[in-house]
Amino acid sequence: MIMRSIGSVCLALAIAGCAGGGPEETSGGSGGAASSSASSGAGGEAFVPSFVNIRIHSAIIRPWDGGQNEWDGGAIDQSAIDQLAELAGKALPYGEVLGWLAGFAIGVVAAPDVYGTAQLYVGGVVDPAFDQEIPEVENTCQAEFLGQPGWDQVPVDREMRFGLKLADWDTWADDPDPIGSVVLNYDDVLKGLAAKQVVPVRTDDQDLGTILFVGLSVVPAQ
Ligand SMILES: [Ca+2]
Ligand SMILES: [Ca+2]
Repeated sequence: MIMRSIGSVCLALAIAGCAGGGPEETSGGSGGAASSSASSGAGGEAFVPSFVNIRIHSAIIRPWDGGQNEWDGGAIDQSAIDQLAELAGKALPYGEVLGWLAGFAIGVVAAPDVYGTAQLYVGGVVDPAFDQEIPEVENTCQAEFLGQPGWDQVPVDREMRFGLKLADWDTWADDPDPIGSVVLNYDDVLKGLAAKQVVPVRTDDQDLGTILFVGLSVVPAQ
């Protein structure tokens, strides 16, 4: 079992990150400490904490794979593909995508059996030491992750990255079907902090386009 909390290695990185242009730059202040209690700087930008706790709550998965087949089923109608493309052309389609999925006709087992790994980047690369298991959620395009994988005390800086890679578990095959992988970043952390609740981060423009949204929460670390 990997500890959620980032250890002394990352703490050292955090200190280095702050020295190299850390989050305090976004506060709009005149060099004040990142730990200042100021709620906003001169430019009205929100205070950004030095460390955050990150949780990945959910993922919305497209009902079909790269071959335009259901994950565990047959071919998808072109009309469904066209409908999703139309929604994807909109600016804020999350609610509409959920509504569309709710009305989507898919067989009981045809939806993916979602599982995978939440990954944290350290020094610009994925550090497997911080991998968090995403336990399987069976037969759903709206996967709610038990245990909400994530990390505590993650150093905040503009180059931070984390993400998830997901696959469809096929009990009858040795090789699961890859669903895709997406990366989240500093801007997504800011969204989570501002919202103070779970935010849907749009990810359909990444990798295979199969992961439509990731449900993310970000809380300032105490
Ligand atoms: Ca499959
Ligand atoms: Ca399935």
